[in-house]
Amino acid sequence: MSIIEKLENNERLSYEDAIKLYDLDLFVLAKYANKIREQKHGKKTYFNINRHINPTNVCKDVCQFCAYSASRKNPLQYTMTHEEILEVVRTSLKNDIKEVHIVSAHNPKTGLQWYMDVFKKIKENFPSIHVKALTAAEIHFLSTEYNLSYDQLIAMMIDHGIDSMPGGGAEIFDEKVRKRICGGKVTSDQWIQIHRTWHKAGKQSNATMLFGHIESRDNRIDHMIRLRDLQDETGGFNAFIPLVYQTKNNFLKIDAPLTGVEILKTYAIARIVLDNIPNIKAYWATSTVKLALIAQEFGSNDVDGTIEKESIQSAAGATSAKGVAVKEFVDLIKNTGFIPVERDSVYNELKTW
Ligand code: V47
Repeated sequence: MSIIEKLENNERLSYEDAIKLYDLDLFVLAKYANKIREQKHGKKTYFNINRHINPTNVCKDVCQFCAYSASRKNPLQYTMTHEEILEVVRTSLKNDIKEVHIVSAHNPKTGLQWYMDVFKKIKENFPSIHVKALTAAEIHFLSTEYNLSYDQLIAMMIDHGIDSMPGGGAEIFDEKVRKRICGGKVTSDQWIQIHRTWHKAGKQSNATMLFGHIESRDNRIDHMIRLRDLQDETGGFNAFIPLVYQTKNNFLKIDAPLTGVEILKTYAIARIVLDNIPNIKAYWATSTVKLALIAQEFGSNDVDGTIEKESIQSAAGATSAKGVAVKEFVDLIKNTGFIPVERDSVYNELKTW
């Protein structure tokens, strides 16, 4: 059966089928991706009102794509106190945030409790806030640094009030590429195992994929299929987030950034291949707001949140440092012909704007 026949029949695609998708015309992919998007979400585009906090940029690991970590390229080290972090949350509550998304570098100097206690303090002071925190990369770092199992760390995370896990640290699962871009940190199997353990504890998470550096199109498909396999097993992923690689201030010498067509094809292919992950997020901080909105016609149904302060992608050249105002999001989504729906962190609908 041809790939088009399989798409027409809504058949699940194998790796061998899926690697053929990039050869299709963008608008052919759009037709099938958008059909799935409309079946699942109609004309709704989800966003949330959130605040990103990156409490430290001191990092033991050196990822070749990272411009945020202070280890080599960025000499300006910082580590926030818990009181400073609480003050950020307090201030952002005035903007009606529902979520804090807290991701740190791998700082060997702070001690385990610095990582953990802040979540409990946030919950005690602001019980309504959803705490999305600790990537699998951080969990693996804490596990090796403090000789704790993933199970033990996940029990601590739940005990300290973490509600859901972000999808960071997945990068690209292909072992050869991973070794070149971030050898030394969490492996692909470990990343998968950490999310499996988190899901088996009854919790939800997201999954990312960093693309547009040295990986091949086939590596992207392999990455998606590994996530689909875990999702078949646990059902714990809410969203898949393809992160467009930002080229500045890091060690990977990639001169030509991805084209818009390649980015849109990747969103559309993700929507087609990941038949069991409900949401495909076009994270505006890496795609730009304009392309994230266009991506709504190519299978995506989410643009992420208002963020307020973005430090990781903007360090590598993205224009995302200051976030986006709610009104701007809402107007842009409406003007694109979609329905802006504010969601919480695990995709319960809060308000149709
Ligand atoms: O894993 C680092 C990426 C990620 C670059 O779960 C870069 O809702 C592009 O995971 N170009 C962290 N990306 C951010 C993240 C995330 C973001 C928004 C929402 C969610 C969610 C998760 O940032 C890292 C890494 O892949 N990153 N450097 C760069 N140069």
